[in-house]
Amino acid sequence: MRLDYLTIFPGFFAPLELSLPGKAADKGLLAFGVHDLRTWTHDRHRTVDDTPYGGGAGMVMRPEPWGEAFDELVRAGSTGAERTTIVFTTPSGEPFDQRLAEELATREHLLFACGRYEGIDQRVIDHARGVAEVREVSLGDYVLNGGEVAALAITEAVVRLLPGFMGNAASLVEESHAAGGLLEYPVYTKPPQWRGHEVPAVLRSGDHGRIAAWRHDQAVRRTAERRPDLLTPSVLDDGTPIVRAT
Ligand code: 6GU
Repeated sequence: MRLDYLTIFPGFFAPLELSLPGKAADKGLLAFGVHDLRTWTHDRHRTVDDTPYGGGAGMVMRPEPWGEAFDELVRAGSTGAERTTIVFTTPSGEPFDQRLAEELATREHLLFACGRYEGIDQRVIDHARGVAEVREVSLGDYVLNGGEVAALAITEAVVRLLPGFMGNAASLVEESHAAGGLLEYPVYTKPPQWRGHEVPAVLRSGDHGRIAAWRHDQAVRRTAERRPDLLTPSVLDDGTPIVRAT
């Protein structure tokens, strides 16, 4: 997989070198490039934004530098597999989740386009749809100043799914938000007593059936408490949507 980042804050991506994607790059699973959007400006002040048509607060990112950057960075491969997926990080995108991480992990080339939160001229997104697959992705219902931290979070979720990256494939299957749809059960290690807190006896019983049942029960309780939405079916078994009155 190749990962490119287009940003006016390239410094945000320094952690890529040290952490998880850095290790994946060392293993040859991954290559990445960080690009300053201002590289594709031509005026003395390297301008990337301007006032919004129609008025309103804040600035909007001008289209020209994005267009020229895409001309250089998008791979216009003829086969689907080598085609670029441009990920625009924006609070008005589709919510990022494990399912989307798994989908992005199948792509050959991700190009993250990190805008400031006031937004990028809509024509950039419209144009991008003509030259690449486009996903507009949000981390959740809160506002960040720019899409850089979101791009890093998405990167970490995607890269750890690449075949050959994780040491232990089983931990990928068991963890929260994977197939089961429950949050993870609590985990314990040595020592058996610590500051008056004990490891639950069942985990030291050696009874694997009881341990599995206890863990499942804990996962259900935790999910009911913290994420009841995950336990509430939204479709019937035959796929019919359940619509609730609000
Ligand atoms: Cl992807 N970008 C920005 N600017 N804010 C966000 C976000 C993304 N996701 C949640 N808030």
